[in-house]
Amino acid sequence: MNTNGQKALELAAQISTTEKEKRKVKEIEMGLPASESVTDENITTFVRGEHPSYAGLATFLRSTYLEDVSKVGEVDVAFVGAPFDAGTTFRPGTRFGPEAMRNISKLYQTYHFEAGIDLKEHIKMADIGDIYSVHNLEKQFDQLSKAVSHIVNNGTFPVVLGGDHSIAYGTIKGLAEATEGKVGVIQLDRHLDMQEKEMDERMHDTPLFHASNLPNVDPKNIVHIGIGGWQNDVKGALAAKERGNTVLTMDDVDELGIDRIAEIALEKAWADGVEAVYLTIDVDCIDSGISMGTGWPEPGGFLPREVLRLVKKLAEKGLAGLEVVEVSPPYDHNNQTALMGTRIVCDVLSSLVKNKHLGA
Ligand SMILES: [Mn+2]
Repeated sequence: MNTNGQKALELAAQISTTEKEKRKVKEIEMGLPASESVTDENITTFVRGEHPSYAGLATFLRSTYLEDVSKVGEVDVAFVGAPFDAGTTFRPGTRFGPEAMRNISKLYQTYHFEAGIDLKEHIKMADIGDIYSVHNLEKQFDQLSKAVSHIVNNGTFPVVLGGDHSIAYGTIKGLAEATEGKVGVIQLDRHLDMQEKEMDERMHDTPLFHASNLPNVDPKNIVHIGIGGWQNDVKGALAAKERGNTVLTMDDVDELGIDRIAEIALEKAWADGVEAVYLTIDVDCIDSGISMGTGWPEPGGFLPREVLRLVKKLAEKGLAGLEVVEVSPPYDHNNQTALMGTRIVCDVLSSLVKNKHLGA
């Protein structure tokens, strides 16, 4: 039978192990061969690789820690934390989001069964640590845009681990400044985040409003997916209407299906000569029955496998950057939301590699 499962088994047979073997040699060198009574040659005295999963230091996906950010251009993908939650308007805690995603990412290796690829065989990934958060929204936007511009200007794909959603203004600004042409944005969220201000500041329900004021971000290239429920603001909705953003609700998702939603989003985000598309994912887009560890949980969002199929499709055309925001560990019982955030990052990377947008 020609099932996807069968295909995945065929692909597994073709996966290269070159990088893995090279790494193993280095790990044994650095971690010392194991004591004499241990017979498995892959085991070392000090943990230096991916095993055991619960041990070792938690960089994202056990990637190398790159301490010197002037060398960020040497890798294809940089994971960077934005431990910032001063833009939160209700349940705080997302400053611990990057740490939680790094920790739970220990559950994963870099082989993706269905895609039949091992990320580490195709791309160089590094965790470059965190952006220094300053407890002031406006200064933080500057920190974020400087950091993201630095990564993008070095030709590296940024994966930003939030942080509350206010960071999106800074990250999108950083990408926009590092991009000559137009930038499109696809946002997965239960909320539009299109208010101008909240509590007199540019809080986490405002980033897309301000991003759409950037000179090379046309609101017509901004697509919001998964919107709905009882937490949106009328002024934000009117701003989205006035500016011509594309809004797709969960009812649209139900009626049109994930594949069609992805097609529409890509068509709009890439329209009129857009050069780069950024994907900003608020984990509250996932149904709160599954993923309560976030600032403003709202029932009726995506099921995990819907959101995973959607991000895979959205990445097929290539992306210029990705962020996952609003993982709030104090509310995240059993790390469910952090795990979803981690999984989303992995699936986006897998799709980018599979479709030769990274590591080609
Ligand atoms: Mn949001």
